[in-house]
Amino acid sequence: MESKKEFFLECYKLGIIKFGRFTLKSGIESPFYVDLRPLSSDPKILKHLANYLLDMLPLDNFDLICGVPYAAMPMATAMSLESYIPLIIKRKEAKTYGTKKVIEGIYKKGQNCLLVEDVITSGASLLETIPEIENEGITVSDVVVVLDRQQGGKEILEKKGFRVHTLFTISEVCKMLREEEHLTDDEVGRINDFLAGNTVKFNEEKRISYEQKLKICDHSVAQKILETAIEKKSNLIVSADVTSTAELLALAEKVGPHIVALKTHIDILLDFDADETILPLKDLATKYNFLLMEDRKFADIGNTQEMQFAYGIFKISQWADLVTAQVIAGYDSLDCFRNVGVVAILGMSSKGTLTNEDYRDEATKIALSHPNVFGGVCQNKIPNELLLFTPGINLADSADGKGQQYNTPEHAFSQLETDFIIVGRGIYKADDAEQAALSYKIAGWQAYEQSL
Ligand code: 5BU
Repeated sequence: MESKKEFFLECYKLGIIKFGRFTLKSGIESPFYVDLRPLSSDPKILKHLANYLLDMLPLDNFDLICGVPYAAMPMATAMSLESYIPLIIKRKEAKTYGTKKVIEGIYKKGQNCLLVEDVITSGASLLETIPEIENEGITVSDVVVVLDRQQGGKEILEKKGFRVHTLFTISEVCKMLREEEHLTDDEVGRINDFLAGNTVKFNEEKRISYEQKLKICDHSVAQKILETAIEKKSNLIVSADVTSTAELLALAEKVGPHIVALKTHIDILLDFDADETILPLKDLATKYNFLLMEDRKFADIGNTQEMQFAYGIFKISQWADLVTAQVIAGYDSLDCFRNVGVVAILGMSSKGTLTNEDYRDEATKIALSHPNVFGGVCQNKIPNELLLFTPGINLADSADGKGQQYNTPEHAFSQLETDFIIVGRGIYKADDAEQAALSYKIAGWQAYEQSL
């Protein structure tokens, strides 16, 4: 291959960089304009480009390759052909068709994907794309970029832990063009002045703390669970999906010191008895200072829910501090949950769930406006005014073979800014449930602190 400089000058001939005065999408006036799409129309250059990019990379690390749409897609394709690393395709338009797949192609969860981008400026489009890929269970650790406009994007991504490999920087390009007298000293000076004044600083918005949430979430149950979290340094909820009272109480005794709430599916108990089950459970809740969360997922009209909540053998209204409810029956259906806090189901963790973006948006509007609702269960970020509860957490597994999909506590806090993690089998199926609860508690708290 020719030298990198010779290669760049070949590329330059295709008109990929123009100098003058250009108004960018952001409204800022820039002394140069970059568009690398012409590179894909020259097969020889595209092939060379693919090899230059591949040469910079630890190729053994990657199971997949994906280009950020659209400009980088042919580049990623060329790299795939040259390296035999399989290509996957990221859809750009997936957002408008909620249920459509975001990623096309053949891939498995847990595979590591190299992301290819043509130009990096502030890093914003990569930061949007990466979570969409990671949501499919694919890991992204490295990004390869053809041209770095040196406006802070590379540093922002690196601070977030991604490795960013860039073939050219704009300063390097200007130097080569100056040497070949395509640019004057004056022009280079103007470009440098522009770059000095237009770097996006690393000023990421941080999640808000439990203390700050106490000030904006005024429901009494929100206050109680936040105070408990701060006091116990825990954001862990154990899902006690066991089928006998003895197992339930034994589990509560073991995990009680480490949790903010114990989540029940009270209707799976084979031997439920108000006196034998609920009274000792309430005593343990008082002894260890945790709340009782009944994961009933009410999903009916108000009148029926009212009866399901207060009557029958479980009489949930008499002992639960918080309950989960679907919002599918509309705003008024939630009026009956007067003496508890409601956590609305906004999005589910299972494969193929129908809770797409449109559903979540509408459900979130109801949750935000209803005074009985103080939180939501979701696998996506939700507004700060609601507390976020995230199930589907497991340090060891990525799925259960029955549709459940798992993430780590770290993912839930860094990507979703969750408030509480819900762990079931990761704890009650462990050989030592107490030790497992302690490990999840520590992992959850560390992940929370790191996200601050
Ligand atoms: P697991 O054993 O950690 O997979 O249990 C998860 C619990 O959370 C279980 O009780 C589910 O009913 C509950 N859950 C969930 O897994 N995913 C969801 O989207 C919702 C609830 Br909503």
